[in-house]
Amino acid sequence: MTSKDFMRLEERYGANNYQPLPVVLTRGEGVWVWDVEGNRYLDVLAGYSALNQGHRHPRILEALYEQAGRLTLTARAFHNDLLGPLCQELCELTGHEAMLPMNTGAEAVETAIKMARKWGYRVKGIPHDRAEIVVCGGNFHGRTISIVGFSSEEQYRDGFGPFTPGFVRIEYGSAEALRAAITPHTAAFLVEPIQGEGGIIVPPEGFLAETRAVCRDNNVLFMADEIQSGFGRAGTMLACQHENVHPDAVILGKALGGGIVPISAVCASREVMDAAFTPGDHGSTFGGNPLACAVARAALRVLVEERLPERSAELGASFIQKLRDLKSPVVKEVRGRGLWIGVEIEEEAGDARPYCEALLEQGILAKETHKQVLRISPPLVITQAEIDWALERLAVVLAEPRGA
Ligand code: PXG
Repeated sequence: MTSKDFMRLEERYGANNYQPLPVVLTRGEGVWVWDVEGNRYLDVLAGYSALNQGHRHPRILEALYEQAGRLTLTARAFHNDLLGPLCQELCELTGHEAMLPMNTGAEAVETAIKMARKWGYRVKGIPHDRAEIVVCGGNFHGRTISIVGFSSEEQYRDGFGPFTPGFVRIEYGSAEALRAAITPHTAAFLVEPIQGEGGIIVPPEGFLAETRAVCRDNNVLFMADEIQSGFGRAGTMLACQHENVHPDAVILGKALGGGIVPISAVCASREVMDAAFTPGDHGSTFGGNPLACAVARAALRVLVEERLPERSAELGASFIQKLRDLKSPVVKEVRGRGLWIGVEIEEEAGDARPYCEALLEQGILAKETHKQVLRISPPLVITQAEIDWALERLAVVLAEPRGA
């Protein structure tokens, strides 16, 4: 079967909720993927940062195979010998005291929301069913009804109401706006340290530290969604570390699964976690399964031992500079942190999509976010030589307007 055959099958039998680039992948290794015709591409999307360790990292695969040969699923009705060690390692890595495992990012965000509400009632003394959570404009926290309900993106909400009440939206980047939005009923502030899907929006310096302080002053939980920003993507293990901020809760996903399995988690203090959850309050069939835990433990070891956050910081800074040095006439701005780069295309030079299509022809897989932003977020195991290879092709694609 050819690429066209596979695409036709998807079109015929699949739901129409994505608009993928016309490439059908069949194999991956490190930063490279191959299509069914045998063409090779550099993957600079990296599964929206789920592939920070690269495709099929040998040490993570080894953990997968080893665990698959022993035990894959128990459900939480019983203990398994992987969950405890993973809880410990993730708590030590994040500086928290307790961890709750889920599967997808959206589930972990929902978990954090439930945690904040219950903490609000039990500990802060918010009146029954009146808890408020402050979120930011331009946010992306997933696709459940509650989460899309507080999105500022009309398409994500359209046709899916009625929505969950109890969310208040403020301008991203303004600590003053947070201060003004807080009421005695505010349980938490939920924030991405850098907005990914929103367009690689880096907030003004000091925003995280100031909002952290505002939360502390008002007995409000500061909850960082590090699902995309975490695990080295932004040049530090967690993006909040850039401003030395320790959140009350950190929400993790994507690269925790080493590009192999879905696993997500919420980490918090023992006090907050225990105030919210007692047996029966929350759970998930697959959450904390031994196969995912084994993969996650290996995924964390690779991040630390291969110094992927440090690599991200070093390689990312020069990548951003070299992209700026291209002085492309179609580029409005190059921004980002670590190996997490947004290239905003001038509106007069067309949408970002035709640039992604041109990159595909050059052997680079990238995906736009919103209309104007070309996103470059390769696996953190990428080498300088591979970045230089990509830069040569980016220079060609960004040399002139496309499809305007
Ligand atoms: N929070 C953040 C910050 C995310 O980036 C989620 C939560 C939800 O995770 P799940 O596993 O439920 O998909 C995400 C997901 C993009 C893009 O265009 C980002 C995501 C998914 C799809 C596209 O940047 N991130």
